[in-house]
Amino acid sequence: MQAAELLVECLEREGVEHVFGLPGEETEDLLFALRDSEVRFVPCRHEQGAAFMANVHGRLTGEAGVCLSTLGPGATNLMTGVADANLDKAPVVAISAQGGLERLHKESHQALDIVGLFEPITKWNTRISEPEIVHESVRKAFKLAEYEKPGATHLEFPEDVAAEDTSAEPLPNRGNVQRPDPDLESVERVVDLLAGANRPIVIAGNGAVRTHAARELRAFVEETGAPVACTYMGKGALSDADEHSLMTLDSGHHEEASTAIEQADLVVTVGYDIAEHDPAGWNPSAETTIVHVDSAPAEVYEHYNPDIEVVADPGATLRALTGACADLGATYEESWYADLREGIVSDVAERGTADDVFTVRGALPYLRDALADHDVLLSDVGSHKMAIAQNYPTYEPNTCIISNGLASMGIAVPGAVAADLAVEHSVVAATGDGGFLMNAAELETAERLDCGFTVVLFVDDDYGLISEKQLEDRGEQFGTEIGNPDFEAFTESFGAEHYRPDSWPALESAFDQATSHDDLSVVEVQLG
Ligand SMILES: Cc1ncc(C[n+]2csc(CCOP(=O)(O)OP(=O)(O)O)c2C)c(N)n1
Repeated sequence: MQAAELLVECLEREGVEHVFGLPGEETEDLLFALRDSEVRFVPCRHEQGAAFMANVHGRLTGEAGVCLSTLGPGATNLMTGVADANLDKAPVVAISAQGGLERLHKESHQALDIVGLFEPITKWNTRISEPEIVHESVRKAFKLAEYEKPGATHLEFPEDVAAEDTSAEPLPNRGNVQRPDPDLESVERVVDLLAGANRPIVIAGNGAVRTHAARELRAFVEETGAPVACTYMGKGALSDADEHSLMTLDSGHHEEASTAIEQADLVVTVGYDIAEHDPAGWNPSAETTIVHVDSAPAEVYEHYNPDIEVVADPGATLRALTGACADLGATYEESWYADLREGIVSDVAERGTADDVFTVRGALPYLRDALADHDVLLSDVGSHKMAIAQNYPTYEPNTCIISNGLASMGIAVPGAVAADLAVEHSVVAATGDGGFLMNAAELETAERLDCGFTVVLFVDDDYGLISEKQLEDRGEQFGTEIGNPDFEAFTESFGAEHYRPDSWPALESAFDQATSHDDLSVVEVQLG
């Protein structure tokens, strides 16, 4: 069989259902091999969109999402979405074509050092330089992308190699790489710290959701009474309806979650990446006692130098800690943070009513009401993301998807395409006007695939987060104002439904209507 056919058989063996990408002349053999396979090729409108789709697929399912580009400009277009996956720890396998091996030693049409370009933005990355290594390369790309901590891998597939014959066969994915259990000595040391603490607090990060440690986290707080604040990407690790939840790290009108961390005498982090949230924010003195529970050792950083690191499966560590705390009777008063939680809960519940001047914060309670606990909200990046992270109560893991590692604008709409394909629940993409128009062309992909998600589009004719910072720093703004198309005509030209509510009751009914049917829709919210 052809090497291209073998590569596609390997994808089938990995259980891949969709390859998101754009064609090129150099992917021709691969594309026709995909046509004749069980894998569905999804033509996208920009390689960045394809990479964001693979990224969100990986985050939601734990199985690597796959994106495909041609050589040169196709490969460079993939890079933002691939880098985003890598820093957000989402499993992605990116495949790009390359010119034939005979022309790569010299300047030639569209040829770039793609492996060199992907080197700093992937966990692993190689050229498939001969047909006999296709099966090992693909298996390794998936294994490394999916294994803790997950990330992006990349395969460069030169067109002449793709066309050659091979006798190799796909390697089965035996899925037998287990995360280790914690060592007893570390657990005992943590238990000693917990036994001596009066006000321990848990910070749950991306890894708590990703490694499926939510059940164990819930059991731990139930047993001990310790409160939990999630990072933006850890949202849903503990339900925000739980009385132990302090929502997200900087939730609360008076930053109550941060106050709780200041008042705590021990911080236990679970699956926390400093790329996501700089610990200097909650540990400015660098004197907080920290326990690091994660699948990998902590990065070395002055403001994050844990007293104990338990490097193992986070769920298994929490199980061991819960058992030991139960034996010791190590429980804590909930009274020390009950008022702080109360402050956060009442702040978050405040819905917009005044003068029909729309704000993102005021809209969120209506959006929350329109969605069920398991429905998925994806946020783009901007001022609206901060509001969503801090004020959108989340009840289940993986139901509020935020990019906070690379934090790239433009992820929400393509991400919603992948989410719509991956989950049975309703999907909403919330985005600013800046991020929306970066990848709005994927609305055509969505319509073609018959996706039924809702875009909530917050319009302020501005790169809002940036002007907010400029105004705060220097009282004036520059370089942030933008214009917009007629979003009604724009949306309808894709065949999607458009809503532009002009009052809070109309906004409530637009959210209800748009999220309750199966058609693609855009709810345009003109901010005051
Ligand atoms: C690809 C990319 N370019 C630039 C930035 C820097 N940036 C962060 S937020 C932001 C503004 C976002 O504007 P918009 O999408 O309208 O959302 P808003 O802040 O108004 O809610 C910019 C430019 C980024 N994070 N990602």
